Amino acid sequence: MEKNKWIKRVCDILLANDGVTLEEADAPALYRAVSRATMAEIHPTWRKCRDKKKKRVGYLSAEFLLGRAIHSNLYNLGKLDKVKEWLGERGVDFTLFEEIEDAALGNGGLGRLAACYLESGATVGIPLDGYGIRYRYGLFRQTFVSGFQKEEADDWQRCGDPWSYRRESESVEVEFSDFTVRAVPYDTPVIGYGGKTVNTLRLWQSEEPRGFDFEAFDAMQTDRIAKSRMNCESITYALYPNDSTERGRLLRLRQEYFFTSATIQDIIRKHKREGLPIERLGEYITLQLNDTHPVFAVPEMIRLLMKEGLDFEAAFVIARSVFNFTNHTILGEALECWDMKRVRKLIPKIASILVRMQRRLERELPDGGLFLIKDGRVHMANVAIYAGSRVNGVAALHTEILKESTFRDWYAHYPERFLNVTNGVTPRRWLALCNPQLSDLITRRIGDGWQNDLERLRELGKFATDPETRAEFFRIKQEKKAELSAHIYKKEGILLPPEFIFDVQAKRLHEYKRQLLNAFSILYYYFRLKDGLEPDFKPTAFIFGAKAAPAYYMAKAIIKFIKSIAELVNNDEDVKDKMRVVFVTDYNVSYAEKIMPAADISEQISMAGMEASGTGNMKFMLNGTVTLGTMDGANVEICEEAGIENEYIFGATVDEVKRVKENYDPLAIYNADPELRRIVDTLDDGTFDDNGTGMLKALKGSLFGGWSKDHYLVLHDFRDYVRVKSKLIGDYGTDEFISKCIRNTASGGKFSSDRSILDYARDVWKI
Ligand code: 26Q
Repeated sequence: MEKNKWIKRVCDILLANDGVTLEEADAPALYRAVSRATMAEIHPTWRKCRDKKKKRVGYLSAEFLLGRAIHSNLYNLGKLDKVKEWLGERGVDFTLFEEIEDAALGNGGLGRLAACYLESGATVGIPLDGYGIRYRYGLFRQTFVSGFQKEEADDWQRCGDPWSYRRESESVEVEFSDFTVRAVPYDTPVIGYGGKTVNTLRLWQSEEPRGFDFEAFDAMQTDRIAKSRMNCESITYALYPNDSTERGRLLRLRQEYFFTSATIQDIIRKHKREGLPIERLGEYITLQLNDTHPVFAVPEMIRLLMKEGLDFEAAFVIARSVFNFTNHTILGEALECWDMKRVRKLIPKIASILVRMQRRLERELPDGGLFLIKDGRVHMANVAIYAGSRVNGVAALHTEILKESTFRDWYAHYPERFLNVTNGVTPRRWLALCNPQLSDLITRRIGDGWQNDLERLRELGKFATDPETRAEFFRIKQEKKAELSAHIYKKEGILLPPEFIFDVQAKRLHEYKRQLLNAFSILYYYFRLKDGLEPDFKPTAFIFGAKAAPAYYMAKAIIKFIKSIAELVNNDEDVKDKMRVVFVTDYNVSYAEKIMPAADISEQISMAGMEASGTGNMKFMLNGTVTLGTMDGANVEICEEAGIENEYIFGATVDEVKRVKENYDPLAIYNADPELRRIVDTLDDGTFDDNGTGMLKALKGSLFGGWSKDHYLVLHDFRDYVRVKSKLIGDYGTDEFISKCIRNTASGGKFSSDRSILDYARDVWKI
């Protein structure tokens, strides 16, 4: 579309919706108008894609961590630069849109993966639709009060939600034993790179069913009216802020059944509308379950197929052909189980289907030792494995662990169901958009087209030792660091000199991810600098970004610890030329887009065997950052792709972890290492003040006492970690080091989510 027509459309929308001219409009109004103008433009493509009569994929997920849509959508339509220019001519600076909320309808990796997969599905031209929950409030916004994390509501719709349409007429009803709610769909277009495919993300919002209770109104029973409305709307009121576990909450159960029931009703209705026989449902749809959160879709589909007249067995067979399951965790406490009493009470029809499924399993494999329901609890992962075609882990190592231990018995009976699909990230958002400078360098070296054919990055490899490419790469990294530094100064009030090494750990806060190990290493360098033992230490900025689940005490203690270290270090004149520490506030997708391109070190230091895959590791890699990490999750494949000599690997491997754990004695390590002891003792020797909460002391306790006894081998891996970290810091800045960075970008092709999606399409969805 040419300039004048487009500007006129934006102006018309502004006038109609907000009663302002382009010159008068504020950021939210402009954002709504530009978004809606774009929506109008893609309408024909969207319709065409929706109406295609071929097999579709549904990606069922309780989370979609979308981030900002406006840049990505315009970029994929090939319009971003033009629109920036056109608005610029009218005095509107596009950076204005950075004030706009980014939709955080997810916690972390799993939710962001879903968002990358939608974008890739549309890019590679696969009819892939997302189904999820339209939370009124997304993931909490993080603030700090004297170093303690506090949570605030995330009102992501504050500037409106111009990227969705409410589809009132496609509402369905979802029945619970105590009341029925209405599920109203909101559709968001998912625009692929090149703009040829537009798929749909359909998010369900819970509302009170139609029909106002006039009788109650007449009787002035306003609290009854209000309460009923409350009950209905509370279901999709907020995202659960946990990235690992939250067992047994009633409202969570309602959420899960609510969105899966609505989704399956929707799919069956659409199938029937097309005039297709119900027996052939499996030929037209395949559904991917993003972890166990949407697994109630399975019994719900069986229930609805039986309502269509099929018997249980026929319904089961169809369901099994439709569903596939992705596991994202081996954390025992994160494998979802529901108390059958609760299920029976809330959704009795689903409970009886689950019981019938269990009986079928017993008949099929009388001595298999497999179960769906045990000790009165239903194990959702087992339901998904039993009543699905394919089960996958998210990195090669993770899938092996699933087969060998987590789902060992299931693997023994159904080996053909298991496969690996290594995660990926969209190179549009995580390289092209967030790092236009590096993208430009890449294009100047290898030409255009790598954006949707990422294996082509390999061609960059031959420039890894080219002096000019090295110089340019380094200059770009400096530029990104300067940009991040300015942003952090504005947001956090802490100045990170861009010449410092930027060492970054950005991910959810969890003990297994071992932010504590990183924190200990900072104190290690701090004390050694103070003692004059690190004369050659290169100045380093240690950057953290993380949210802790509000009820996760130890995670919050680790945040307080790191914030305290930052206070100590940043206010110490002795080390101010050598180190800085910052824990950024409210780390989210938009922050990540600034952080990843500016990092020199990517900290991926989980205890081996714990991180299913990791996806931040891939984003850093694409942006030319070396990994300082353990042999865990996708780090293993990163080493395979880039060559282990281009990464910095330390710590116990999965096998070593097993062996060490047989007779682990953290106290012996502590006692034998005075330097380490001094570091650990800061947790209770008065170095830091935790306002009398006892939090820091409890953190120390977790290393030696009680249940945990340094469950994640922080003390065991400490020495190897600082050895390799010191080597990395020593290497930084050399020609050989810059070559390693370039080789990381050049080797990142495998980690495009386009590749992941094509793997799913070929091996799982068969389309
Ligand atoms: C479960 C029950 C009740 C409430 C919340 C939850 C819940 C919510 C989110 C449980 C888990 C999650 C998120 C898990 C997650 O993000 N896992 C990560 O998935 C990534 C994508 O596959 C992997 O790369 C990471 O390794 C994995 O930790």
